Amino acid sequence: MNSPRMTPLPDDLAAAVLAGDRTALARAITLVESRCDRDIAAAEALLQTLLPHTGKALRIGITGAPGVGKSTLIEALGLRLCARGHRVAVLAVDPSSSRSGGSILGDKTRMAELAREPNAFIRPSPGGDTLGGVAARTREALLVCEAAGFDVVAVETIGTGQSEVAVHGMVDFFLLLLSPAAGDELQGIKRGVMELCDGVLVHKADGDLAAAADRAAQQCLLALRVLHAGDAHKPPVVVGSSLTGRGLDELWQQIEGSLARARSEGRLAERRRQQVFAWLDEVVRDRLLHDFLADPGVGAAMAQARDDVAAGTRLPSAVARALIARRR
Ligand SMILES: Nc1nc2c(ncn2[C@@H]2O[C@H](COP(=O)(O)OP(=O)(O)OP(=O)(O)O)[C@@H](O)[C@H]2O)c(=O)[nH]1
Ligand SMILES: [Mg+2]
Repeated sequence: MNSPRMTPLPDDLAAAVLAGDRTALARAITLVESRCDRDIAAAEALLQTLLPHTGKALRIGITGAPGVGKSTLIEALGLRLCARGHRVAVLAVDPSSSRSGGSILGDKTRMAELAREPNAFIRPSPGGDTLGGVAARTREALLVCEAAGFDVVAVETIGTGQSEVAVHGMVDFFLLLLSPAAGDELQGIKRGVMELCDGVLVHKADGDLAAAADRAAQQCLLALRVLHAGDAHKPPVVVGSSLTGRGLDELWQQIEGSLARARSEGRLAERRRQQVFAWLDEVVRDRLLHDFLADPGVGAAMAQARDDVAAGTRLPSAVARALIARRR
């Protein structure tokens, strides 16, 4: 595996990705996820070559409390979309994987049927260090999937505020899943995620839970009406089940319809523009911080600075200014 001939140059790898070679796709994502110094330049060259071939997919983010059925929905919807000729890639932002040392292996097994589908590609989440880093790699993985011809990319988030904001910052449509007990749940759901979402699916609307799901959807509609009072675009609320398939066609119609309107009104292009601006800002901040902390002189000065602020003798803002100034 490690022989030079087995590691294609970025140009060869890019050509193989563009030709739809799945092994190349997996390798390309591994390369862009790598934080190994010698890989960074190669990853950048690869992405640069792929960039003109990106941007054509519908980018969908899926969030919701643990166990609400995000992975099951992605599989059910993904299978339907593949049956209609779409090519679906699935990524996940999962900062907890750095702690467990694991991945979304659990999700991968739960999406076993979709994983066997030739027109689908499921990527376990990177075992990352910081959420910022993981999110950056997910953005890059998303671009590689687009270059490989996937026209729908689904990104599953874990239900923490941070990962929700990160995924919202890379998708065209951000879907919130609620459980049928959402009446109670709505109280606990952070106002922030309700504001961020472009649509809601009240999930698991099957069996005994069907009636509760309809009630929850009504409550959710009311809540969204208040939150989006005066907005021209109110997020749609759909009731559905990944087990029975109820509502899944309607959900997809709502997503497609909403994206088509956003595209024709120029809102989609503007959203993506703002997203790349935010991405640029994030990379600039990360690089500056990385270089700063990597400076050998900074370590000792930082230890002293910590002591000073802990002792309450100096202000953090003044200490920070002095730390930064000494490098110039
Ligand atoms: N009744 C019912 N159960 C469902 C439905 N969708 C998923 N489930 C069940 O809910 C449980 C959790 O599903 P997952 O898809 O793993 O949920 P998740 O949101 O991806 O979970 P995490 O990734 O761990 O946050 C599983 O036992 C599923 O079988 C549904 O539509 N109806
Ligand atoms: Mg899941």
